[in-house]
Amino acid sequence: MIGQPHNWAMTLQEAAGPIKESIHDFNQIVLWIIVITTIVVGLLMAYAIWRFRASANPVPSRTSHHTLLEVAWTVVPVLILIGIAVPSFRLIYYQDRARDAELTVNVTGRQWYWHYGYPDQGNFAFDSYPIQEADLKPELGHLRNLSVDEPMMIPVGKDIRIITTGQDVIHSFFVPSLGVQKYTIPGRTMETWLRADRVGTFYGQCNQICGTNHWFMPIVVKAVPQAEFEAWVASARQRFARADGSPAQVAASPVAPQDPEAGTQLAQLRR
Ligand SMILES: [Cu+2]
Repeated sequence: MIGQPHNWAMTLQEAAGPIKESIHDFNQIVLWIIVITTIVVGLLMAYAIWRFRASANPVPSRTSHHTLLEVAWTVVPVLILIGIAVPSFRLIYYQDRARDAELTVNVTGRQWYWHYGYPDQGNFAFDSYPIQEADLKPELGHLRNLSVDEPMMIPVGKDIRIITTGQDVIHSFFVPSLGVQKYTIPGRTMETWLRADRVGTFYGQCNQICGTNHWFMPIVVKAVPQAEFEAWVASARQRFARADGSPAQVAASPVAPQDPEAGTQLAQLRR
């Protein structure tokens, strides 16, 4: 299953989209550089240990400077680091923002759950709470410590702009299989993007220590076909309050909530 952790998994999670594929490629490049460097340094050390052992070399050299060697062991690592830096920066700028996003999702980290807003789909917003272990329903495919009541829904194959912010402390929006990781910082908005190239459910977690319940702040991104996404948007507009605090588009409530929190909570009560 792509999008979730496995027992005994050793490597990065499988890619569900283009950013994660680029991360895999970069990881591969760095891994080979590490392997080759380790082998070369290991062989040099083994040779030095053998060649200059006490029995074969009873009088040690007293050389303290060797210009060529010093230049070599400075320049070679610098070249290696430049070789790592170039693809690294390319990847950072690739992740930085979507050029032509089809959709924007506002992601807010809160102690201790996520809040998602869809400003260009009717401006509704909702909370996404973790499902407690006692309430898990295996028949619905719930995963321990990873499932939520309301996933973030996206259409498959579309570039999604993600705008993050925090409400209380710094959290981090992290979905490994989609290659997305962005801090959510109070008082700041930051941008990144993601795209799922396959239908599926992709799990993540807050990965910036944010307090007592940091361990239980799962993220679920569900990628569905466009028609299914549109149907969800239609129902979400009914169920969830608008991000500006006005009530959801259900029958007018007798008392309109005055603050955004009340609107969201009202929508939750109605569910
Ligand atoms: Cu956290």
